[in-house]
Amino acid sequence: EEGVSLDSLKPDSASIASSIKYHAEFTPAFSPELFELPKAYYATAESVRDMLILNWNATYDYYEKMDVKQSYYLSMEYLQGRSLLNAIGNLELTGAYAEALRKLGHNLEDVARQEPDAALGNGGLGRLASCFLDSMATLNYPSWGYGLRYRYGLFKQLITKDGQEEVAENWLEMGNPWEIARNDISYPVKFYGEVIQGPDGRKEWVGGEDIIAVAYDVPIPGYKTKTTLNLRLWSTKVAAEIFDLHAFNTGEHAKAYEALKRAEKICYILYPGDESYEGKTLRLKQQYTLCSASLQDIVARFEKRSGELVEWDKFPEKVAVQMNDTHPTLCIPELIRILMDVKGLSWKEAWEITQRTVAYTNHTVLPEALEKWSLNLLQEILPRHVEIIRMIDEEFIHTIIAEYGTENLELLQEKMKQMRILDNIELLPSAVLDLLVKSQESLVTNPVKENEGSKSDEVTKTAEENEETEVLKVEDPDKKVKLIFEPDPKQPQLVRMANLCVVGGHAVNGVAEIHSDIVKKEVFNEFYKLWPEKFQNKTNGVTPRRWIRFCNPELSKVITKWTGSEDWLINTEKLVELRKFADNEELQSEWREAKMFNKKKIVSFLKEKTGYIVSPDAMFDVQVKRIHEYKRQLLNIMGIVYRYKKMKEMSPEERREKFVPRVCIFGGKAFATYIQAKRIVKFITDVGATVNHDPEIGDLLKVVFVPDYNVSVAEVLIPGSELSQHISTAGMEASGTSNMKFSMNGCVLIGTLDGANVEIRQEVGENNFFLFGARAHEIAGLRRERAEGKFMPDPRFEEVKAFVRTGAFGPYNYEELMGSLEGNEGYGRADYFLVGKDFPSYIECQQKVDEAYRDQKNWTKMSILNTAGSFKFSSDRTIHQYARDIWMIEPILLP
Ligand code: DL6
Repeated sequence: EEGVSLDSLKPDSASIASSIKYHAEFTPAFSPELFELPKAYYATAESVRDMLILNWNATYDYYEKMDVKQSYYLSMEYLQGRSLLNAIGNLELTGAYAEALRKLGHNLEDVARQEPDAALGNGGLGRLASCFLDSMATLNYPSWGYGLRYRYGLFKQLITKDGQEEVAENWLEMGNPWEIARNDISYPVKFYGEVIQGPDGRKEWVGGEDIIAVAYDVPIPGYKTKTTLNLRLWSTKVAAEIFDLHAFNTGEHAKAYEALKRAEKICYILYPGDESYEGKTLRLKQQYTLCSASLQDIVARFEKRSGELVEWDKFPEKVAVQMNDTHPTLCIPELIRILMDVKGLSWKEAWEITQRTVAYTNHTVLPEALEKWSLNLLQEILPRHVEIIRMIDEEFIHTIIAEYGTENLELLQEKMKQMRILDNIELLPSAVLDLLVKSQESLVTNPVKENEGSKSDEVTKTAEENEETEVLKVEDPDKKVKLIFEPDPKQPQLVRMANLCVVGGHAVNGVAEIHSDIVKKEVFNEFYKLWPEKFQNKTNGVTPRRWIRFCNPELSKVITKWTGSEDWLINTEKLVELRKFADNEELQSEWREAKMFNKKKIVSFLKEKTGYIVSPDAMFDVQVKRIHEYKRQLLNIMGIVYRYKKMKEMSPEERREKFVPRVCIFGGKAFATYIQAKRIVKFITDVGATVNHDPEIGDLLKVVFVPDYNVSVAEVLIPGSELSQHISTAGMEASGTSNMKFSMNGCVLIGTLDGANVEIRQEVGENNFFLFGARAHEIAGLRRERAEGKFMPDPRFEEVKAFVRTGAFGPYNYEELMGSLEGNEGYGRADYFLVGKDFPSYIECQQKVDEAYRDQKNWTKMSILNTAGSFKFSSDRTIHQYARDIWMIEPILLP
């Protein structure tokens, strides 16, 4: 209604309290008599959900009515974390909820802490997806996310005397108040079976195993807007009739449930171990379930919105699909399958529509992380998709030939080897025939040879006669030049999913400038030369709502005061205003006070989680991220060991003079089968156990590994950090996103010129970033030198390794870890991640950090300038760029 402000429509604390009471009584998940914290949380969440559903419905209806173009983000991972404070913060109801809960005898913060993290992700890739959803909603972009509803997430990490242990994370145990089960929205998903020619000429995929994907919707509220988007997560089951009642009644209980269990296990955990055949099968089924159910849903919505007349060529004008890394690559053949086999479109139409619809984001340059599926496995589980992928491969071969011609066969062979989707797989016979026709046709323009005969007949005959159908070119009809692709039986036959994404999508983007350059110049250079216009950069970002405002209210108050309003929350450019006041003493003192408040929170948190007691007066130095050799937690801990050893060699006065007291905090999960990463975790905890109990060292150095790092832990650690480490081997971290969160919260970074560090340093200023280490362009040469035995290790590095080998940190044998830094016999690639090479510049840089920290005035200035310079790293900026350059969608404001 005109004249009615949105604020006046908001519920007050009294109506919120009665809604909470209502849910405590009528949405029972707990026994009736008590209203204790867990119940208070669930009832509160249910009351928020009511509001979200109203907004969700309004948003959905409006998009239906307006028939807007929507983008769909497909991701195997989402790291949503907790929702309560974020939802009421976005609805601007935090105060009202706090008051309502107070009336009911509870404190909002305590209630919020009851919520388990929705940890449906592994690391940055999943959290990025969640930040994107927040920005899409806040900016009113018509977008949805699609993912899987894993029952147990990745795993819960325990830290024991043996290092990391994994146990199932039962996050759904008490139910999930943030989801709406849509029992009426489900799609069949097929595996195995065979492909037959249907009566109408279409291909039919029949037989096999059928499961059902059911939709669970998670409403995603935007900040200060009614727009509430959807994260649709699929859960898997089978139709009731598949339950084998007969087997059950004859006592074969396990057999009766077999099909159900097979279906359900698809959504048990994220990234099941994939070393076994069963593990690989499960991962492939997961990926296909996500793609198939989501695409069927998107197509159904498009048809519904089209009404009577479905114009399929308009599909890309209404739908944009973004593949978050290669996991959802099967979107490409699946959309083609639906369009051809179900909707009856031609190959040409389906292929063109698909290409115009999908786009691909690359998140890694690590070759082992660029997925390749075995052809045999794909063939077994998805036979129709293999046919389609072969057609795409064939289509693409023509593109390669058009580009490089057939004059230089060696060159052509090389290009095909690099770029084909199918690796070590013969060409389709039809591709060969077609090529022969083409090359024969091209001969027409050349002097016609006498015995050329009828071209098409000749060609057919040649192909039929020739056992080896891999003839690629007839230079001279008498002299056949042949066999470019004779599969090597000793090598695996693989489908390169990243190549399929690049060929099948209309846009490919990296996630930071340096990464996008590497994508263009190295990883996909051949494709870049072919289609430079496809390649883009979209530097990652994070949502300033969750990552400043809600996790750091103390600092937020200071920022709002000094920038004049809360506008910075949706327009982060306003943070730049802080630069003007970076030297202002009043701001500096408020800034330091906020930091100290957050440090004290960390102190209590560490005590609760690890038992270690640390001093808030020490510098808080944090490295939290997945444990991976390229991220080099090993470099950090080796640096700490060096520091410890030096301290031990000094008198108490000397060590106080030379070193600033530090609390070094680590957190992160090592993938369950990644043995070397787990050794690193064990090493860190062992160093902590020794150093933290060394009476000579006291508060001068503490080393703490925080167990089970997740979004909620990050929300405690990031606001109170003073130094954070982003120290990957240059060229290996695609972007990093925690670097952005730390910088936003006034934490100074120490890092290499890698990923988004490069851009952060540009924005915050060189003087406010501690830079060290080899540059990306030097890495290949350094590795070569290393392999040739030309590397001369720094004596300080040798000293640290020798110290570790004395058993200073307990009886565990660190030989594999130390050996890997030397490339000894049996330890594989010699220090592939160049820890030894970067060690001297790293410890020297850490010394500079100590010196800088002593000057608290200047340090505070650096901290302020970090927050001010972080404006670029809002996911709002990133999402605007995706919307404008890739998805071609516009914001839609609800009336
Ligand atoms: O783009 C989000 C995030 C980046 O910030 C990280 O640098 C990158 O490692 C991560 N990539 C992945 C993909 N797989 N691997 N490895 O998680 O994406």
